[in-house]
Amino acid sequence: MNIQFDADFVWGAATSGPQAEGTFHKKHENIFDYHYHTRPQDFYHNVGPDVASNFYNDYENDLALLKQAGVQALRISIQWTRLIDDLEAGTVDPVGADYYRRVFKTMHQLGITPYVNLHHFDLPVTLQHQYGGWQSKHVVDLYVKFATRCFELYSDQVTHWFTFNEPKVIVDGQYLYQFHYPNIVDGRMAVQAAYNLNLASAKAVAAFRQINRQPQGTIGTIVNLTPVYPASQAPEDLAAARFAEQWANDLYLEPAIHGRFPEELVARLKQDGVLWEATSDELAVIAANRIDVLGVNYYHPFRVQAPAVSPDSLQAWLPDIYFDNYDMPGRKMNLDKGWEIYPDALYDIAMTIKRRYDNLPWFVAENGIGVANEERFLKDGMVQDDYRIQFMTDHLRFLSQAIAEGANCHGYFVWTGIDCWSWLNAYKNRYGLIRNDLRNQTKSLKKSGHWFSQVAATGLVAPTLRPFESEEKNHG
Ligand code: BGP
Repeated sequence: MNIQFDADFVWGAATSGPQAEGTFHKKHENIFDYHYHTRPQDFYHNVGPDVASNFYNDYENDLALLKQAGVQALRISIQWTRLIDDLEAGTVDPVGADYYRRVFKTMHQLGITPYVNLHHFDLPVTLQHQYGGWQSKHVVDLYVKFATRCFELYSDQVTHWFTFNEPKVIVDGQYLYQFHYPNIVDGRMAVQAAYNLNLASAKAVAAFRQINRQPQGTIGTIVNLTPVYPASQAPEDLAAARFAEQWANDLYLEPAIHGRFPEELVARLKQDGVLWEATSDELAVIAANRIDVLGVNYYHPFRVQAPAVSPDSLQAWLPDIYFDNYDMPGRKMNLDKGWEIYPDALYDIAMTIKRRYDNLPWFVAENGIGVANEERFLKDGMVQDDYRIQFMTDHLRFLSQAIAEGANCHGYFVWTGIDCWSWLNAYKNRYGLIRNDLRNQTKSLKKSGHWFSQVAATGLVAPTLRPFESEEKNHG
């Protein structure tokens, strides 16, 4: 059965500064630049962020290719470490400022709408070293200075603003599961970082509303939602799932959308003696500055079961004392990344936003599949990524069903447009609609890029592709 989306549904792609631009002419190192320069062996094949997909130098060509792939809106991020000269004063580096202005101008010339995110895991490393990074309220205020500069500089170019990408992943990576520098394992610090990131987002929203007087400008945040499914309906599994849902999802959705923290979670953290430090003034800022729009990154569900070990055991506090991960037998996996594939969850996300989060306007800000060694699928010079087309089709089917039932979702942004650098995994898994041949940074549409352009042009997601010719053949 065909799936039809409305004509005003936005078909986009998402990327980020640190994963696309390369470090050319950057003023400061972020935590990943620093990690790479001190321990390159931690990165897949020792490949770091220095060149990434060379967007800094190649943005005109890249944007033209994205246009060919049907991308109507592109999510990018402004790098704090590129735009800001003096991190304390928040002064602007003219070279960085000019670069982003040129990128926005080219996007407008091509008819690609910029969706601009202000933080994509790329904390300046000196703020980590000097102040403890997201542990520090001073760092929160320095981030707000940077955000303010962005609004001042580009509100004539940008109307879709986002404060953060995936605050939960920052907390997980830096303070729990050791995949973002400084790779600490400390539950109490994780709790404080989660609070400070929510505070930083609300303060940036406040700054935006002071500066941006354009009626059409909106501001939101982007969260990775991992809907929680219990292993069974046994009370212990349900209790584990309840905590996991509050910890993984509500901790970010509640403050952003309702201006408050989930009560039950707060009570639990307080009882456990790990609740964040907060002032009543800060809580008032969070209450008063809610987002206009939500970006949702969805990749995989979060299946949990009751913890094998009682949370009352003598152990350091971590959120995981309340749940164990559950590997559901027979689940479908993307084995290259280790993530379950479960498109049904997109429907569940939509219904949760509808029922519990005021049916706030939202869009899929990232969804996609990263596959290793895609060269094996090269035929006639094109990656035949039917698995990616299938992945997107399956997710779009559940999304379309949710929209038919009243979900307020207005766009689908694939991760990603052009194969880009993926943190510790570097270039292991490729996500793009467009292949990047790393030997020479040559970029060309994959089969999914052609498919996406058809979908974007018609709003029609067909189970099979209409025949199309490769670029070479078209021109031949
Ligand atoms: C999201 C990030 C993206 C991107 C994506 C794919 O969490 O927002 O930056 O990287 O995941 O994951 P990965 O690159 O780890 O394979």
